[in-house]
Amino acid sequence: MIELYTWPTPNGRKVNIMLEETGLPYTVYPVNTQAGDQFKPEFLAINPNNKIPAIIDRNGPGDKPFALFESGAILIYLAEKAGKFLPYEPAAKYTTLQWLMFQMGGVGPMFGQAGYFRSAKDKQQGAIDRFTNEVNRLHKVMNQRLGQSEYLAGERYTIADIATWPWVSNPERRGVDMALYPNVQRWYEGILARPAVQRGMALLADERTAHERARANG
Ligand SMILES: N[C@@H](CCC(=O)N[C@@H](CS)C(=O)NCC(=O)O)C(=O)O
Repeated sequence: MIELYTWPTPNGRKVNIMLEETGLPYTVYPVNTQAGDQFKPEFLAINPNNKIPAIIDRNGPGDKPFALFESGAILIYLAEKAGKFLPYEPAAKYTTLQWLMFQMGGVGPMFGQAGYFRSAKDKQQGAIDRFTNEVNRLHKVMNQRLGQSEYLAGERYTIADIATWPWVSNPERRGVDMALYPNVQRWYEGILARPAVQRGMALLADERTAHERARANG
């Protein structure tokens, strides 16, 4: 049994979707990052970097409990545990890891900063332009790639898609006109239709909405 420490954010949803896609049994432990739960000592003992997602596999390597944070590392671990979504053949495997690293080093940080600066009250135009341009450049790279292959790493759906997909929703928040990236849109809609993705997206969504409603009502 895997313990999943998460909240419905783009990085959290990667692992929520992966667990639904693999069918590995798990129990969810909400860590409300909007309420500061990530700073509680019991969560810091699992991830000293105070960020979700994290997991504890009670049957980890050597059949011992094993804790892991960083969504990319978690996706690789779960893919190898389930024998799914990370091809075994070296060329396909490293192409998948290449696009996973593209997400971890590019898409995640840049999209996150674009969202932050674009919605900040204190408008810093230099930062908004820098991150909005970078987000659009990354969409161009993905659009070109997805014009050549069905999925990011080739013809198979892999952890590179699972890592990237949650970041591509709500493009308007990041200054992206999806009409300019039709291959990304085609890929986005295809993955959205997967039942496991919909289940992963629904995980803790009501809890998040309830939290936001309560905050808005004072
Ligand atoms: N590189 C990390 C990033 C995780 C991350 O940024 N998580 C955010 C939610 S999307 C978080 O927990 N933020 C809370 C905080 O920074 O205090 C990963 O991929 O796991």
